[in-house]
Amino acid sequence: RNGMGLRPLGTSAAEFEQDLLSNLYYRRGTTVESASTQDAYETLALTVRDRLAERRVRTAAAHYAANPRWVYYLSAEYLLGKQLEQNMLYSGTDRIARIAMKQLGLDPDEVEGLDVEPGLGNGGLGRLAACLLDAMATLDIPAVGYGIRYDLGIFKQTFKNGAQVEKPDDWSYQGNPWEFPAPDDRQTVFFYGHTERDANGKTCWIPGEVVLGEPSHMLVPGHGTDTVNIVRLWRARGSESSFDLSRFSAGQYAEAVDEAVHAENISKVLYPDDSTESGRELRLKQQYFLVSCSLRDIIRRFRLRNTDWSEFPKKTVIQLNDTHPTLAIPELMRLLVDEEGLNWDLAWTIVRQTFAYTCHTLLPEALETWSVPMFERLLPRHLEIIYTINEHFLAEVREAFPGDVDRVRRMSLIQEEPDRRVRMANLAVVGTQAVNGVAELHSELLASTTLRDFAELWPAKFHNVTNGISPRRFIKIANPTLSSLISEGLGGDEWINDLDRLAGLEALADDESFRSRWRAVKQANKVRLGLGDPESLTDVMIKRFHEYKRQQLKLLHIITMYHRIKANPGQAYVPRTVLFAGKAAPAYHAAKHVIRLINAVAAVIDADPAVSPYLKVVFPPNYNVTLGSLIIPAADLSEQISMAGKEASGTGNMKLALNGALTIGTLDGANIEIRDKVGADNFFLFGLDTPAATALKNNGYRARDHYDRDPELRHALDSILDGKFLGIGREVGESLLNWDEYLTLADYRSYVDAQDQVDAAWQDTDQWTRKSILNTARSGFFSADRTVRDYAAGIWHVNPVKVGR
Ligand code: 26Q
Repeated sequence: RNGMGLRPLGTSAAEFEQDLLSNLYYRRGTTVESASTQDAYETLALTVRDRLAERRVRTAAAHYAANPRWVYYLSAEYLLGKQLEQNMLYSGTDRIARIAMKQLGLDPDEVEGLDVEPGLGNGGLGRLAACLLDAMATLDIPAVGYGIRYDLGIFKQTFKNGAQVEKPDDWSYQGNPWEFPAPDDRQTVFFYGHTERDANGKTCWIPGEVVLGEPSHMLVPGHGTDTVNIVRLWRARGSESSFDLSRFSAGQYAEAVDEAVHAENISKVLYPDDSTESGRELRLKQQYFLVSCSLRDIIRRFRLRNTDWSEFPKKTVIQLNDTHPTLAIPELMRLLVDEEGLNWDLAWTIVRQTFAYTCHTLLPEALETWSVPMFERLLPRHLEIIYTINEHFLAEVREAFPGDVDRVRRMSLIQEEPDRRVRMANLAVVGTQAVNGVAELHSELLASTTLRDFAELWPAKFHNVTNGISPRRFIKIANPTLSSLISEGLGGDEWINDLDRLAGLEALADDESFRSRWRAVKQANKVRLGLGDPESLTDVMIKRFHEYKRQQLKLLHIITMYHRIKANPGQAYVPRTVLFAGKAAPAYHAAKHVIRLINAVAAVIDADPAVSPYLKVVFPPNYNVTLGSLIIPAADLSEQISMAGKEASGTGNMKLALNGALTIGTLDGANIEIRDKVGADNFFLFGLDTPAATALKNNGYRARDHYDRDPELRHALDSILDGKFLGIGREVGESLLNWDEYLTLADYRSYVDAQDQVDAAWQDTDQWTRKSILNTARSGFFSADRTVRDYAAGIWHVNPVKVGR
């Protein structure tokens, strides 16, 4: 019996089989003979989950006893990936579960195939949140992630005649066995209304709408440790008062529930990242809903062990994942001043000490702002609080920079021209003790450009924490065959929790037999992926579609290869499979045109027998964590070709290098650090760097000059403009020729030349394999464990709490 007085769950396949049978019977109400695959899947999930439950209970007890400083990670997005395989690995049941299923006559692959990915995020930012939670649990840091339980996740991408068509992602219509509902912890959230001052001059908010937040959580187990943290997700519910009983009694049933349905829309759907989408009231409501529920929960937890508000910052650090949860700053002020009766100055000291802010962009147009009239209607008290924060803050700016009215205008939390808007990034910088960028270059550019005024006022507030990825998810689980080879090469699997140990592979890069086994693994991963000839160079560009990421540049290179093969059909070419994957925001027309053109070029090449032996373009739809985990282990070449100074970090670049792909890339985001680590010889560099790109833009860039000067480029662009690809792509061609916001044509020649070097390098198989091994061997730095250690030491000042037996 364990500490809870329970019989411990068995660790043998036979015991697991018994528990499967028992769960099938008592929790699904069926038997093996009549179970559907869905019954089998749910039962398997519950049986695995049970084996983490005891660790979760012990974790909660250890955390309660320690009363530690907690990390609360607030994020509007989480891309957790499928849960089953990960939870089997982390509970040590992967082997016995499969044996037990086979014993019961179940097909493990079929059953495991029903696990669904919760797509509660857009891309890099959401996946980063999931990787950081994984690393925090693995490092025994007491942490809770807070987010929104969207009914519909990121849309499902399909293609119709090569064009992106979006379908809703009703990810939990079969239920979600990984989720623990916690209705006792539900919270009440208010919107609209007005503010009033009582006789003592105290302000209060008289809200106009009431919504309930219902939490549920999923387990976040650590790897190789007993810690099991949680991620708590809020779902909106109509409150009792939103059901209009008078209408119901009058027989107006639909009208009676209108308000409740309206309330539940708050957590209905994830917004797809979209610059044109900003300003939507429902999005602001989502953000406040997340913040209000989470802060009340954080305070509830604080009060379990503490009474004194001045202790709050000692016990709490709240990390804001971009500006999306920044309303937490005025909300905590409101709770402390209006509801708890603290004076303003004390409350402000507490608030500033509690929060930290991570910025994920450099694009000024991507900084969130909200129109003042809309903000005032939805959150009247918060606007007053922001005004007061602003008054105090601008007084500080005036004192530091007397007479500099322009600086005051730029730094104000309120934009005045052309319309009045609340600047969320400014609020996030003012209300926190630390601000960080997500790669070295990004953090430098934040301090020298986007947030320069603030860095001049508070230089010590600005930090860098280079992003990282979970080695569990992105090599151990995604690439089991390479992981086995690595463990064999290193004589153990300690590297999974200590990724710097991969350095031990360096010696093996010169070992002929190790290299040939390394190649065989890559080959097998291409076969598993099942797209394109496994002998060919697998060239992958997997990421959201955005003009700054420059999928168009890759496309120009493909068209150039196509023209070269057409012009000289007799020659030998390095066969390539070019693999694109990624979604475009539904309203981002320019990006959707690029997708449509890629599919057209793919079709034209496929239909041309002179070219198709050497070149194949594939574009599997609906890129997500699951598809990424299949593609990444099969990649030879990683395309990281954004315009320098635009990609904050990138994390796909790290996942690909870790899995032995060589990078072709610009000096942007974390590419710079990847190149530093893996060595310039093992990285194909091209293109303008940030200073050169900035200078070119400032000195009147003319894309057409490059078109006029470079015949291969002209040929590629002309073929698009002339409609050679099923008549598709004129918009793409014209935008490149006439404007080219992201200097695609300026980097074309350097890119195509670098691709020629890739071809040459590929032909020396042994050298290529050596470079591939060195990429893996030198990627240890990009572990999310290192990222979390950096946050813990530089920003959070938290310590691990070991979970005892
Ligand atoms: C904004 C307004 C309305 C609706 C949605 C949004 C929205 C949603 C998601 C805005 C931005 C995002 C996501 C941004 C993102 O993923 N950024 C990426 O973050 C990664 C992790 O730090 C970096 O590696 C990437 O460089 C960065 O682009």
